[in-house]
Amino acid sequence: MFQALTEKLQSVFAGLRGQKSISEDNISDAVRQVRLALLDADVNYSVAGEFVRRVKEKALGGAVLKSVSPGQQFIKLVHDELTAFMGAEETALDLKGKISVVMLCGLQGSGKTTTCAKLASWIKKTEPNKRQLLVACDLQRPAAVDQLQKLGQSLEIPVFALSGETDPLTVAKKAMEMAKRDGFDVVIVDTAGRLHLDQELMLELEKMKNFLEPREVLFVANATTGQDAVRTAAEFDKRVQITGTILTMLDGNARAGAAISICEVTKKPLKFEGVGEKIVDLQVFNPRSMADRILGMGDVINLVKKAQENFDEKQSQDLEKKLRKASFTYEDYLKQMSMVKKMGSFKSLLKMLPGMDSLGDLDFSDKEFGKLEAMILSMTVIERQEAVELTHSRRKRIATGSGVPVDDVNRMVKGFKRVKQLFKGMPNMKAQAQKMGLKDMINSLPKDYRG
Ligand SMILES: Nc1nc2c(ncn2[C@@H]2O[C@H](COP(=O)(O)OP(=O)(O)OP(=O)(O)O)[C@@H](O)[C@H]2O)c(=O)[nH]1
Ligand SMILES: [Mg+2]
Repeated sequence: MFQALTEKLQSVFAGLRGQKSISEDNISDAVRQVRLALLDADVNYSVAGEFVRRVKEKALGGAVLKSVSPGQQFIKLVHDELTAFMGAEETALDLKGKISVVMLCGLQGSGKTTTCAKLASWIKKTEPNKRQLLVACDLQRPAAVDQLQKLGQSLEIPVFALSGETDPLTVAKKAMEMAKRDGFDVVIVDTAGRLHLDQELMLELEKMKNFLEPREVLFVANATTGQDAVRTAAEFDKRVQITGTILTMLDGNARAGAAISICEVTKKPLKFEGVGEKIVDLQVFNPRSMADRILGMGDVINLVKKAQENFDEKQSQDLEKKLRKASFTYEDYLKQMSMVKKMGSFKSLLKMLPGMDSLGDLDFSDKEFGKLEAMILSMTVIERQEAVELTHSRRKRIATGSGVPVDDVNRMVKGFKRVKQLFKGMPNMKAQAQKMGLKDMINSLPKDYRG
């Protein structure tokens, strides 16, 4: 969708790959490049500045997760901030009230008339009990009324129009009379396209707004026009106090500038997005999904999110201390495995990490983990602390207690010893432990638990 921006941001992220941590130095350069990429995508100048200021602040102030790389954390930060700038959450259409009027406005050819029909079709699907009326108030373009009528017909939604009338306010008044009389719930008003400097048309729009008292005044913005759309939105907002924006033409050569700046500049939510010419090509605007599409890196973002949600930093630090003292027990082993498991199935995690497929098709199933847990819990305290030798008879008892064959117990013991050995052999535990990311955890898994 926003290919040029996506590619530029991805190259910024790639530049952070291999960095050990986020520092003032490497972040400054990355942030500068993000800013340039945003400006190139026609993001408003001050919006781009504010954007990178916030990203930088969070990057330097945030908790450092060991389980994901600095590059990945930076991607997540940019993603979070993009989402926030586009409004954070989906915003519903306000259709409360006895008759809710939705008035669409915008520049010539931005997609108002088409969007009126798309919106009516969307409401028909989501709120089938609402009776809708489309109103043709674009009297500037001769074919405009006809265009809306045809669209209404195809949707089986009535269209109110007055042939020969030249004053859109009169049409609006008559339409509301009819809506009241015939018990319509939603009235969608199409208006004439205008250039923002056209005072006469602006005045007309103001009059209509004052009379209709719409629940929604939606600015229809052509996303291919980038910052122009943002400036116009601000202008319309000043005159008719818009309640939100609908971005159109996102299927074409859209520039990310409008999507990223318009909500921040107008402080009004993005409500829908038009992604094609057909009636069905309208969807609720979702800031998170738009950020995903801008970055084109949904997989990495999910990985960091999972790590943030599930990875217990405190527990990991405690384990690290124990490892350093080489007092790693079976109980710790179980804890470590459970942390690894909490991060999700290896298969899905691995797919998310660039270059990790080489580790093969790993899986750490619930069943395998269940077995491991049962075996360790069947051990006595002294066994778990490695205070006694795990003789064959002890192993047999553990196998019976946990309901697995002795072979499984043998494999588990081998796995534990491998992990313990791994840490023992490291000369500088602290440095090694710091490097200990997901990859090392996977490598430290006993082969049998890799599926
Ligand atoms: N590709 C694409 N085309 C769209 C989209 N929305 C509208 N269009 C097309 O853009 C053109 C203009 O759309 P209209 O709905 O007539 O725009 P308008 O704002 O009502 O135009 P005026 O009434 O002249 O001001 C039409 O050919 C639509 O089919 C969209 O999201 N994607
Ligand atoms: Mg139109």
